[in-house]
Amino acid sequence: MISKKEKLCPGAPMKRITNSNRSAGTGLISYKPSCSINENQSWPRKIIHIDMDAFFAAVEQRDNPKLIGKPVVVGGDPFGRGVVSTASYEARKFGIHSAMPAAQARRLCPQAIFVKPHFEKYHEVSVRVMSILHQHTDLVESISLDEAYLDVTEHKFGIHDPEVIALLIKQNILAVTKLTASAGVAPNLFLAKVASDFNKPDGLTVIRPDQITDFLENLPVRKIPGVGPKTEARLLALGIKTCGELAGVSASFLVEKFGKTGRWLHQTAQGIDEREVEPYTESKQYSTEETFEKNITTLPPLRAKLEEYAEHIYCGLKEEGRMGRTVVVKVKYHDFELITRSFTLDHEPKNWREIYQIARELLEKKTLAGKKPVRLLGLGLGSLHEIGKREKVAQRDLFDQSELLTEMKGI
Ligand code: TTP
Ligand code: MG
Ligand code: MG
Repeated sequence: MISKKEKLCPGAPMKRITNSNRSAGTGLISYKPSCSINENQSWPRKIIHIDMDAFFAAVEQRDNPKLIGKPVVVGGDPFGRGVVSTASYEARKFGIHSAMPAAQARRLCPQAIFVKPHFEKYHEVSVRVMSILHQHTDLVESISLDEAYLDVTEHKFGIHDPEVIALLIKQNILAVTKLTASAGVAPNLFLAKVASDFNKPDGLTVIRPDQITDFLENLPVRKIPGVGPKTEARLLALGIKTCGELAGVSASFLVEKFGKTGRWLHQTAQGIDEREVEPYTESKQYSTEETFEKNITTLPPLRAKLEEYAEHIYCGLKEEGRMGRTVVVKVKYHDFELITRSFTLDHEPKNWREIYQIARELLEKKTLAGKKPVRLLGLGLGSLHEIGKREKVAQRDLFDQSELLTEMKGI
Protein backbone atom coordinates (compact mmCIF):
# COMPACT_ATOMS: atom_id res chain seq x y z
CA MET A 1 0.00 0.00 0.00
CA ILE A 2 1.26 3.44 -0.83
CA SER A 3 1.40 5.69 2.19
CA LYS A 4 0.27 9.29 1.88
CA LYS A 5 3.80 10.50 2.28
CA GLU A 6 4.97 8.35 -0.62
CA LYS A 7 2.03 9.51 -2.66
CA LEU A 8 2.94 13.10 -2.02
CA CYS A 9 6.38 12.61 -3.35
CA PRO A 10 6.46 9.57 -5.60
CA GLY A 11 9.80 7.87 -5.69
CA ALA A 12 11.49 10.33 -3.37
CA PRO A 13 12.67 8.90 -0.07
CA MET A 14 11.65 10.71 3.07
CA LYS A 15 14.60 12.66 4.41
CA ARG A 16 14.94 13.73 7.97
CA ILE A 17 17.45 16.34 8.92
CA THR A 18 18.46 16.65 12.52
CA ASN A 19 18.55 20.19 13.58
CA SER A 20 21.36 20.80 16.01
CA ASN A 21 20.46 24.45 16.64
CA ARG A 22 17.29 23.62 18.46
CA SER A 23 17.10 24.47 22.10
CA ALA A 24 13.46 23.71 22.73
CA GLY A 25 10.63 21.48 21.63
CA THR A 26 10.81 18.08 20.11
CA GLY A 27 11.35 16.49 16.76
CA LEU A 28 13.33 16.96 13.66
CA ILE A 29 13.03 19.13 10.62
CA SER A 30 11.50 16.79 8.12
CA TYR A 31 10.73 17.59 4.56
CA LYS A 32 10.36 16.00 1.19
CA PRO A 33 13.53 16.66 -0.71
CA SER A 34 13.63 18.11 -4.17
CA CYS A 35 10.32 16.61 -5.25
CA SER A 36 9.00 20.04 -6.14
CA ILE A 37 12.23 21.15 -7.78
CA ASN A 38 11.08 20.57 -11.27
CA GLU A 39 11.81 23.20 -13.85
CA ASN A 40 9.01 21.95 -16.08
CA GLN A 41 6.40 21.96 -13.37
CA SER A 42 4.12 24.93 -13.85
CA TRP A 43 2.74 26.48 -10.71
CA PRO A 44 -0.25 28.73 -11.39
CA ARG A 45 0.44 30.29 -8.00
CA LYS A 46 2.92 29.46 -5.24
CA ILE A 47 1.29 29.72 -1.84
CA ILE A 48 2.95 28.93 1.49
CA HIS A 49 1.11 28.50 4.77
CA ILE A 50 3.16 28.80 7.94
CA ASP A 51 1.89 27.73 11.35
CA MET A 52 3.93 27.62 14.54
CA ASP A 53 3.96 24.31 16.42
CA ALA A 54 2.11 24.13 19.76
CA PHE A 55 2.74 27.85 19.81
CA PHE A 56 2.05 29.02 23.38
CA ALA A 57 3.39 25.77 24.88
CA ALA A 58 6.54 25.86 22.74
CA VAL A 59 7.31 29.41 23.91
CA GLU A 60 6.90 28.29 27.52
CA GLN A 61 9.19 25.28 26.95
CA ARG A 62 11.77 27.46 25.23
CA ASP A 63 11.85 29.86 28.16
CA ASN A 64 11.89 27.22 30.89
CA PRO A 65 14.18 24.29 30.08
CA LYS A 66 12.58 22.27 32.89
CA LEU A 67 9.48 22.01 30.69
CA ILE A 68 11.28 20.55 27.67
CA GLY A 69 10.05 17.06 26.82
CA LYS A 70 7.24 17.30 29.39
CA PRO A 71 3.47 17.40 28.96
CA VAL A 72 2.79 21.13 29.23
CA VAL A 73 -0.66 22.67 29.20
CA VAL A 74 -1.05 26.41 28.72
CA GLY A 75 -4.36 27.81 29.83
CA GLY A 76 -6.61 28.59 32.73
CA ASP A 77 -6.88 27.11 36.21
CA PRO A 78 -7.06 23.27 36.15
CA PHE A 79 -8.72 23.38 39.57
CA GLY A 80 -11.31 25.91 38.46
CA ARG A 81 -13.18 26.66 35.25
CA GLY A 82 -10.06 27.26 33.17
CA VAL A 83 -9.82 26.26 29.52
CA VAL A 84 -6.82 24.83 27.67
CA SER A 85 -5.28 27.31 25.23
CA THR A 86 -2.88 24.73 23.87
CA ALA A 87 -0.87 21.71 24.91
CA SER A 88 2.65 20.56 24.08
CA TYR A 89 2.87 17.57 21.77
CA GLU A 90 3.86 15.45 24.79
CA ALA A 91 0.57 16.41 26.44
CA ARG A 92 -1.45 15.78 23.27
CA LYS A 93 -0.56 12.06 23.54
CA PHE A 94 -2.93 11.98 26.51
CA GLY A 95 -5.77 13.38 24.43
CA ILE A 96 -5.41 16.96 25.64
CA HIS A 97 -6.26 19.66 23.11
CA SER A 98 -7.16 23.35 22.76
CA ALA A 99 -10.54 24.52 24.13
CA MET A 100 -10.85 21.54 26.48
CA PRO A 101 -11.67 22.30 30.13
CA ALA A 102 -8.36 22.43 32.02
CA ALA A 103 -9.86 20.21 34.73
CA GLN A 104 -10.47 17.50 32.14
CA ALA A 105 -6.88 17.86 30.95
CA ARG A 106 -5.70 17.35 34.53
CA ARG A 107 -7.77 14.16 34.79
CA LEU A 108 -6.36 12.86 31.49
CA CYS A 109 -2.79 13.58 32.54
CA PRO A 110 -2.30 14.26 36.25
CA GLN A 111 1.44 14.78 35.77
CA ALA A 112 0.91 17.54 33.21
CA ILE A 113 2.49 20.89 34.05
CA PHE A 114 -0.06 23.71 33.85
CA VAL A 115 1.25 27.14 32.88
CA LYS A 116 -0.65 30.43 32.71
CA PRO A 117 -0.40 32.18 29.34
CA HIS A 118 2.03 35.05 28.79
CA PHE A 119 0.33 36.88 25.94
CA GLU A 120 2.81 39.74 25.63
CA LYS A 121 5.56 37.21 24.99
CA TYR A 122 3.56 35.38 22.31
CA HIS A 123 2.79 38.69 20.67
CA GLU A 124 6.48 39.60 20.59
CA VAL A 125 7.37 36.28 18.94
CA SER A 126 4.55 36.74 16.46
CA VAL A 127 5.88 40.13 15.38
CA ARG A 128 9.29 38.57 14.74
CA VAL A 129 7.84 35.70 12.76
CA MET A 130 5.73 38.01 10.62
CA SER A 131 8.72 40.22 9.89
CA ILE A 132 10.65 37.16 8.66
CA LEU A 133 7.78 36.34 6.31
CA HIS A 134 7.78 39.89 4.94
CA GLN A 135 11.41 39.45 3.92
CA HIS A 136 10.21 37.08 1.20
CA THR A 137 7.12 38.85 -0.14
CA ASP A 138 4.78 41.73 0.64
CA LEU A 139 1.86 39.40 0.03
CA VAL A 140 1.58 38.11 3.58
CA GLU A 141 -1.83 37.56 5.15
CA SER A 142 -1.58 37.01 8.86
CA ILE A 143 -4.46 34.86 10.07
CA SER A 144 -3.66 34.72 13.77
CA LEU A 145 -0.68 35.17 16.05
CA ASP A 146 1.03 32.01 14.83
CA GLU A 147 -0.18 31.62 11.31
CA ALA A 148 0.05 33.30 7.90
CA TYR A 149 -0.27 32.76 4.17
CA LEU A 150 2.32 34.00 1.71
CA ASP A 151 2.05 34.31 -2.04
CA VAL A 152 5.59 33.74 -3.31
CA THR A 153 4.74 33.42 -7.00
CA GLU A 154 6.99 36.46 -7.33
CA HIS A 155 9.73 36.18 -4.73
CA LYS A 156 11.58 39.27 -3.49
CA PHE A 157 15.03 37.79 -4.24
CA GLY A 158 13.89 35.80 -7.22
CA ILE A 159 13.89 32.31 -5.69
CA HIS A 160 11.72 30.17 -7.94
CA ASP A 161 11.29 27.02 -5.90
CA PRO A 162 8.61 27.50 -3.22
CA GLU A 163 9.93 24.51 -1.26
CA VAL A 164 13.29 26.22 -0.91
CA ILE A 165 11.56 29.42 0.24
CA ALA A 166 9.53 27.50 2.83
CA LEU A 167 12.63 25.77 4.12
CA LEU A 168 14.49 29.09 4.39
CA ILE A 169 11.56 30.56 6.31
CA LYS A 170 11.46 27.62 8.73
CA GLN A 171 15.20 27.84 9.33
CA ASN A 172 15.04 31.58 9.78
CA ILE A 173 12.17 31.33 12.26
CA LEU A 174 14.09 28.70 14.21
CA ALA A 175 17.27 30.78 14.24
CA VAL A 176 15.51 33.93 15.39
CA THR A 177 12.89 32.56 17.79
CA LYS A 178 14.28 29.09 18.70
CA LEU A 179 10.86 27.73 17.81
CA THR A 180 9.68 25.41 15.09
CA ALA A 181 7.03 26.10 12.50
CA SER A 182 5.33 23.80 10.02
CA ALA A 183 4.96 24.83 6.41
CA GLY A 184 2.68 23.82 3.60
CA VAL A 185 3.43 24.65 -0.03
CA ALA A 186 0.73 24.36 -2.67
CA PRO A 187 -0.90 26.17 -5.59
CA ASN A 188 -3.67 27.66 -3.41
CA LEU A 189 -4.58 28.68 0.13
CA PHE A 190 -6.76 25.68 0.98
CA LEU A 191 -4.15 23.13 -0.04
CA ALA A 192 -1.29 25.06 1.58
CA LYS A 193 -3.15 25.10 4.89
CA VAL A 194 -3.94 21.39 4.76
CA ALA A 195 -0.32 20.73 3.81
CA SER A 196 1.13 22.66 6.76
CA ASP A 197 -0.98 20.53 9.09
CA PHE A 198 -0.05 17.28 7.37
CA ASN A 199 3.30 16.63 8.96
CA LYS A 200 3.22 18.60 12.23
CA PRO A 201 5.29 19.42 14.21
CA ASP A 202 8.27 20.79 12.31
CA GLY A 203 6.96 19.60 8.97
CA LEU A 204 7.27 20.78 5.43
CA THR A 205 4.82 19.33 2.96
CA VAL A 206 4.68 20.23 -0.70
CA ILE A 207 1.66 19.53 -2.88
CA ARG A 208 2.64 20.10 -6.47
CA PRO A 209 -0.07 20.91 -9.01
CA ASP A 210 0.10 17.38 -10.45
CA GLN A 211 -0.30 15.77 -7.01
CA ILE A 212 -3.55 17.47 -6.02
CA THR A 213 -5.99 14.75 -7.09
CA ASP A 214 -3.97 11.98 -5.42
CA PHE A 215 -3.55 14.01 -2.28
CA LEU A 216 -7.26 14.69 -1.93
CA GLU A 217 -8.46 11.19 -2.82
CA ASN A 218 -8.35 9.82 0.74
CA LEU A 219 -8.27 13.05 2.70
CA PRO A 220 -11.09 13.01 5.30
CA VAL A 221 -13.62 15.80 4.70
CA ARG A 222 -13.03 17.06 8.24
CA LYS A 223 -9.52 18.09 7.19
CA ILE A 224 -11.02 20.81 4.98
CA PRO A 225 -10.54 24.03 6.95
CA GLY A 226 -14.08 25.29 7.36
CA VAL A 227 -15.71 21.87 7.68
CA GLY A 228 -16.60 21.59 11.33
CA PRO A 229 -18.25 18.76 13.24
CA LYS A 230 -21.74 19.71 12.04
CA THR A 231 -20.95 19.70 8.32
CA GLU A 232 -18.84 16.58 8.76
CA ALA A 233 -21.74 14.75 10.41
CA ARG A 234 -24.10 15.77 7.60
CA LEU A 235 -21.61 14.60 4.98
CA LEU A 236 -21.05 11.29 6.79
CA ALA A 237 -24.81 10.79 6.90
CA LEU A 238 -24.75 11.08 3.09
CA GLY A 239 -22.01 8.44 2.98
CA ILE A 240 -19.28 10.96 2.13
CA LYS A 241 -16.10 10.48 4.17
CA THR A 242 -13.29 11.69 1.92
CA CYS A 243 -12.60 14.57 -0.43
CA GLY A 244 -12.38 12.00 -3.21
CA GLU A 245 -15.94 10.91 -2.50
CA LEU A 246 -17.05 14.52 -2.17
CA ALA A 247 -15.53 15.37 -5.55
CA GLY A 248 -17.50 12.52 -7.09
CA VAL A 249 -20.86 13.99 -6.06
CA SER A 250 -22.55 16.48 -8.36
CA ALA A 251 -22.44 20.18 -7.53
CA SER A 252 -26.21 20.41 -7.86
CA PHE A 253 -26.73 17.67 -5.25
CA LEU A 254 -24.43 19.47 -2.81
CA VAL A 255 -26.11 22.83 -3.46
CA GLU A 256 -29.48 21.20 -2.82
CA LYS A 257 -28.24 19.83 0.51
CA PHE A 258 -25.96 22.64 1.70
CA GLY A 259 -26.95 25.78 -0.22
CA LYS A 260 -24.05 28.09 -1.07
CA THR A 261 -21.74 26.00 1.09
CA GLY A 262 -22.44 23.07 -1.24
CA ARG A 263 -20.89 24.87 -4.18
CA TRP A 264 -17.85 25.69 -2.09
CA LEU A 265 -17.55 22.09 -0.87
CA HIS A 266 -17.70 20.82 -4.44
CA GLN A 267 -14.95 23.16 -5.61
CA THR A 268 -12.77 22.57 -2.58
CA ALA A 269 -12.97 18.78 -2.87
CA GLN A 270 -11.45 19.17 -6.31
CA GLY A 271 -8.64 21.29 -4.94
CA ILE A 272 -10.02 24.53 -6.36
CA ASP A 273 -9.62 27.65 -4.25
CA GLU A 274 -9.38 30.99 -5.96
CA ARG A 275 -9.02 33.12 -2.85
CA GLU A 276 -6.05 35.43 -2.92
CA VAL A 277 -3.57 36.22 -0.20
CA GLU A 278 -4.86 39.54 1.05
CA PRO A 279 -2.36 41.55 3.02
CA TYR A 280 -4.00 43.93 5.44
CA THR A 281 -3.37 47.35 4.01
CA GLU A 282 -4.92 50.49 5.29
CA SER A 283 -5.28 51.98 1.83
CA LYS A 284 -7.69 49.24 0.80
CA GLN A 285 -10.10 50.20 3.50
CA TYR A 286 -11.00 53.13 5.68
CA SER A 287 -10.93 51.91 9.22
CA THR A 288 -10.64 52.75 12.84
CA GLU A 289 -9.73 50.58 15.78
CA GLU A 290 -8.93 50.80 19.45
CA THR A 291 -7.05 48.67 21.95
CA PHE A 292 -8.81 48.96 25.28
CA GLU A 293 -7.06 49.60 28.56
CA LYS A 294 -9.17 46.86 30.11
CA ASN A 295 -10.57 43.93 28.13
CA ILE A 296 -14.29 44.32 27.40
CA THR A 297 -16.38 41.34 28.42
CA THR A 298 -19.93 42.44 27.54
CA LEU A 299 -21.66 43.51 24.33
CA PRO A 300 -23.20 46.93 25.17
CA PRO A 301 -19.92 48.89 25.36
CA LEU A 302 -18.73 47.20 22.15
CA ARG A 303 -21.96 48.18 20.39
CA ALA A 304 -21.44 51.77 21.53
CA LYS A 305 -17.93 51.69 20.08
CA LEU A 306 -19.23 50.39 16.76
CA GLU A 307 -21.76 53.23 16.60
CA GLU A 308 -19.00 55.72 17.18
CA TYR A 309 -16.71 54.11 14.57
CA ALA A 310 -19.51 53.78 11.98
CA GLU A 311 -20.32 57.47 12.17
CA HIS A 312 -16.66 58.43 11.99
CA ILE A 313 -15.99 56.21 8.98
CA TYR A 314 -19.12 57.19 7.05
CA CYS A 315 -18.58 60.92 7.56
CA GLY A 316 -14.82 60.69 6.92
CA LEU A 317 -15.27 58.87 3.63
CA LYS A 318 -18.12 61.12 2.53
CA GLU A 319 -15.91 64.16 3.05
CA GLU A 320 -13.34 62.55 0.74
CA GLY A 321 -16.02 61.80 -1.85
CA ARG A 322 -15.55 58.07 -1.37
CA MET A 323 -17.65 55.22 -0.05
CA GLY A 324 -17.25 51.47 0.49
CA ARG A 325 -19.53 48.47 0.41
CA THR A 326 -17.62 45.92 2.53
CA VAL A 327 -18.13 46.24 6.26
CA VAL A 328 -15.24 44.66 8.15
CA VAL A 329 -15.26 44.05 11.88
CA LYS A 330 -11.94 43.23 13.49
CA VAL A 331 -11.74 41.69 16.95
CA LYS A 332 -8.68 40.79 18.96
CA TYR A 333 -9.51 38.66 21.97
CA HIS A 334 -7.69 38.73 25.29
CA ASP A 335 -5.46 35.86 24.08
CA PHE A 336 -4.41 37.95 21.04
CA GLU A 337 -6.34 35.78 18.62
CA LEU A 338 -7.25 38.15 15.82
CA ILE A 339 -10.28 37.63 13.62
CA THR A 340 -11.99 39.68 10.95
CA ARG A 341 -15.55 39.20 9.83
CA SER A 342 -17.01 41.02 6.87
CA PHE A 343 -20.06 41.46 4.74
CA THR A 344 -20.33 43.06 1.33
CA LEU A 345 -23.45 45.07 0.53
CA ASP A 346 -24.78 45.18 -3.01
CA HIS A 347 -25.19 48.96 -2.72
CA GLU A 348 -23.52 51.97 -1.14
CA PRO A 349 -24.56 52.40 2.50
CA LYS A 350 -27.10 55.20 2.76
CA ASN A 351 -26.04 56.39 6.20
CA TRP A 352 -23.78 55.43 9.09
CA ARG A 353 -26.60 53.53 10.78
CA GLU A 354 -26.63 51.00 7.96
CA ILE A 355 -22.94 50.37 8.50
CA TYR A 356 -23.52 50.09 12.23
CA GLN A 357 -26.36 47.56 11.85
CA ILE A 358 -24.22 45.24 9.74
CA ALA A 359 -21.21 45.65 12.00
CA ARG A 360 -23.33 44.86 15.02
CA GLU A 361 -24.72 41.75 13.40
CA LEU A 362 -21.24 40.57 12.47
CA LEU A 363 -20.01 41.24 16.00
CA GLU A 364 -22.87 39.43 17.68
CA LYS A 365 -23.34 36.53 15.29
CA LYS A 366 -19.90 35.95 13.90
CA THR A 367 -17.54 36.57 16.80
CA LEU A 368 -17.25 35.45 20.40
CA ALA A 369 -17.54 39.01 21.74
CA GLY A 370 -19.57 38.96 24.93
CA LYS A 371 -18.34 35.43 25.67
CA LYS A 372 -14.60 35.95 25.28
CA PRO A 373 -12.94 39.14 26.56
CA VAL A 374 -12.12 41.60 23.78
CA ARG A 375 -8.84 43.50 23.77
CA LEU A 376 -9.23 45.35 20.50
CA LEU A 377 -12.19 46.28 18.34
CA GLY A 378 -11.96 47.71 14.86
CA LEU A 379 -14.36 48.64 12.11
CA GLY A 380 -13.49 49.26 8.48
CA LEU A 381 -15.17 49.89 5.19
CA GLY A 382 -13.56 48.19 2.18
CA SER A 383 -14.33 47.94 -1.56
CA LEU A 384 -13.69 51.68 -1.63
CA HIS A 385 -14.74 53.72 -4.64
CA GLU A 386 -15.74 57.23 -5.59
CA ILE A 387 -19.31 57.94 -4.52
CA GLY A 388 -21.73 56.87 -7.23
CA LYS A 389 -19.16 54.70 -9.02
CA ARG A 390 -18.53 51.01 -8.45
CA GLU A 391 -15.03 49.96 -7.41
CA LYS A 392 -13.03 48.41 -10.24
CA VAL A 393 -11.71 45.35 -8.44
CA ALA A 394 -14.26 42.85 -7.23
CA GLN A 395 -13.64 41.76 -3.67
CA ARG A 396 -14.13 38.18 -2.63
CA ASP A 397 -17.19 37.51 -0.54
CA LEU A 398 -15.62 37.27 2.86
CA PHE A 399 -18.92 36.72 4.52
CA ASP A 400 -19.18 33.16 3.23
CA GLN A 401 -15.68 32.51 4.41
CA SER A 402 -16.42 33.89 7.85
CA GLU A 403 -19.40 31.56 8.19
CA LEU A 404 -17.16 28.64 7.52
CA LEU A 405 -14.44 29.88 9.82
CA THR A 406 -17.04 30.34 12.49
CA GLU A 407 -18.04 26.75 12.25
CA MET A 408 -14.41 25.72 12.20
CA LYS A 409 -13.88 27.43 15.50
CA GLY A 410 -16.96 25.70 16.88
CA ILE A 411 -18.84 28.91 17.70
P1 TTP B 1 -2.98 26.70 16.77
O1 TTP B 1 -2.02 27.05 15.69
O2 TTP B 1 -4.33 26.25 16.39
O3 TTP B 1 -2.37 25.57 17.68
P2 TTP B 1 -0.90 25.37 18.22
O4 TTP B 1 0.06 26.31 17.58
O5 TTP B 1 -0.93 25.43 19.70
O6 TTP B 1 -0.58 23.89 17.80
P3 TTP B 1 -0.32 23.30 16.34
O7 TTP B 1 1.05 22.72 16.39
O8 TTP B 1 -1.37 22.27 16.13
O9 TTP B 1 -0.43 24.44 15.37
O10 TTP B 1 -3.15 27.94 17.73
C1 TTP B 1 -2.11 28.87 18.00
C2 TTP B 1 -2.22 29.36 19.42
O11 TTP B 1 -3.48 29.99 19.61
C3 TTP B 1 -2.15 28.25 20.45
O12 TTP B 1 -0.81 27.93 20.80
C4 TTP B 1 -2.93 28.82 21.58
C5 TTP B 1 -3.96 29.73 20.94
N1 TTP B 1 -5.27 29.07 20.90
C6 TTP B 1 -6.15 29.31 21.94
O13 TTP B 1 -5.86 30.06 22.88
N2 TTP B 1 -7.36 28.68 21.93
C7 TTP B 1 -7.73 27.82 20.94
O14 TTP B 1 -8.84 27.24 20.98
C8 TTP B 1 -6.81 27.57 19.87
C9 TTP B 1 -7.17 26.62 18.76
C10 TTP B 1 -5.59 28.22 19.89
MG1 MG C 1 0.04 26.54 15.51
MG1 MG D 1 -2.48 28.45 14.09
